[in-house]
Amino acid sequence: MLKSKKKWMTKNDSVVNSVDDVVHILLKNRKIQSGKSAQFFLNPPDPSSYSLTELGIAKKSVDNAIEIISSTIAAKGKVIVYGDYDADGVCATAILWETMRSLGADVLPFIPNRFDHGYGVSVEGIDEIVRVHENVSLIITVDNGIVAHEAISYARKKGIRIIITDHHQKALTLPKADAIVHTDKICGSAVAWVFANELSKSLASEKNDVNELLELAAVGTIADQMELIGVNRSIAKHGIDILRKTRRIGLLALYNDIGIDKRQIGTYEINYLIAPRINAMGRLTDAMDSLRLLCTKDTLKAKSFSQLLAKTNTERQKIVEESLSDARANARNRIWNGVVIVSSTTYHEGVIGLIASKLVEEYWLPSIVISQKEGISKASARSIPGFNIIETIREASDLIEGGGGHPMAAGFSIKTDNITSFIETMQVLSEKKLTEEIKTRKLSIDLILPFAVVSKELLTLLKNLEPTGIGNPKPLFVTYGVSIVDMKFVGIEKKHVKLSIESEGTVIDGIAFSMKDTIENLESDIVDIVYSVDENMWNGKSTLQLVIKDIREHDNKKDNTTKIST
Ligand SMILES: [Mn+2]
Repeated sequence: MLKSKKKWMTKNDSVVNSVDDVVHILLKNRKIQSGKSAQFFLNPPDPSSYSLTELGIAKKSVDNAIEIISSTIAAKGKVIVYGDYDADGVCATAILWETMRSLGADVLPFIPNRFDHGYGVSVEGIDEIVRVHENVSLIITVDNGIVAHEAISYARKKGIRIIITDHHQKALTLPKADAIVHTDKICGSAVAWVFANELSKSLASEKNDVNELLELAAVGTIADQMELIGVNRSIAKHGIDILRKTRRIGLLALYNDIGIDKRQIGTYEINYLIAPRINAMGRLTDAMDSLRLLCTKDTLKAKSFSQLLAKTNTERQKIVEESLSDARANARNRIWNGVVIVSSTTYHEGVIGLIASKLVEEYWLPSIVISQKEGISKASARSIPGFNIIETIREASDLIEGGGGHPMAAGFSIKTDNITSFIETMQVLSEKKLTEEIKTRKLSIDLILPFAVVSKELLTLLKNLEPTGIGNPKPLFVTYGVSIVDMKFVGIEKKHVKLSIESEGTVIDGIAFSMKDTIENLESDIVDIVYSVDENMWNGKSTLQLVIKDIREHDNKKDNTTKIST
């Protein structure tokens, strides 16, 4: 019998009879108990209704920053918005650059180039700004700067004033900036949006609506993997509404190239189609072109930037695929049981994080990928729940040069001479921490769903739970003992399976992506399935469709799942 690798865990095993029961349990599984919090969750308030205090931002610092900007604009001083090369950083740059311009500032954006300037606010970046522009009076950072002590002091010695806006973790001391707008509750582009909103309220002569800029904060929030609850749910939900009717011609060109129906835009489209294209430029060439796409007012330029992003993203995918097959071979030859660590001079520095994520997905073990260079190499790490990767890396801190991150992801530099000892040390440190329990891949299921309850009405109610993603997972259901009554292999490589599934007299269609082998190997037509309930749009017609996440032969004796407490 083919064994599925995932352990099925149900959060609730009570019997449901109606759509209302389903919604009630889904909210309960998301820790939403009262009617008031359910209302708040189902109808998240406009993000501008949150006060600075609620967001964890000091009002005094914001006032101070506004004062500096106001006097700089009055003195016609040159301002640079200093961004970052990932999707959050590019969106943050666009938000503040456009807002500053609308306020009459003499302002230009600067996004560092990974290969020339390194990450964040750096001495190299400041030198570049000073080299290109005369008389810069003020630099405003977005999505970075909070730990750039050296570069910020360096800029101030050159007579440049600095306002930091950031969401990254603070160190014990703060850089000596002129003002700091910081919180770690929202992403960098959302900090930029909140600040832009405050700026406009104070300085705009007529009503200057920053509301439309929320679409970019939504892209940053989702791309930067924020938990989609509380204010981040508000930003994502209202921002997605704006993305669906965007007036930004760069985004429209991008939608067109990708082939997305803009009414369907949600977290999936942002995570897997839009953000990777914006990110590709910073990984391989220069993120300024992604910024140009977002901000252009010229239709022809929008088209050509969109094509450039698509081409670079395809190139990025190719590089990842090539490195990945090498990394797989490398990982297969290993003789130890701990963290997967692969190192090679052929791994492109811009994609090592992506390769590490793919290794985690394949092996379900924490993975570190090193782009080996002469002297100092760059490394990127990704983890699985239950294993704190940054903590483990810090235990080997005498072997690395510095870096940062959190329990699930980290990045650092390492002397190439130290790589062998680092690998050995990490094996020893990780092997004992990686228990069987941690190494077991789990599938967290909301509830047992009878087919009789699957309906258009259910689909409508499930839509109210959107946007789903980190912190608010897409609802997953299990049904036991269903029959596969029909199936056909679809897609270019015929790897996907379209199914008709019957349970207690109700037949529903389903799709199982990349599951041809699994389904062909089933020894019985009576199966248990885990799935989400989705809408299939085809030729303008919407039908119900189950998206199958996992499938197993039905076992009469037990129900295949473990109940977890919530
Ligand atoms: Mn960020």
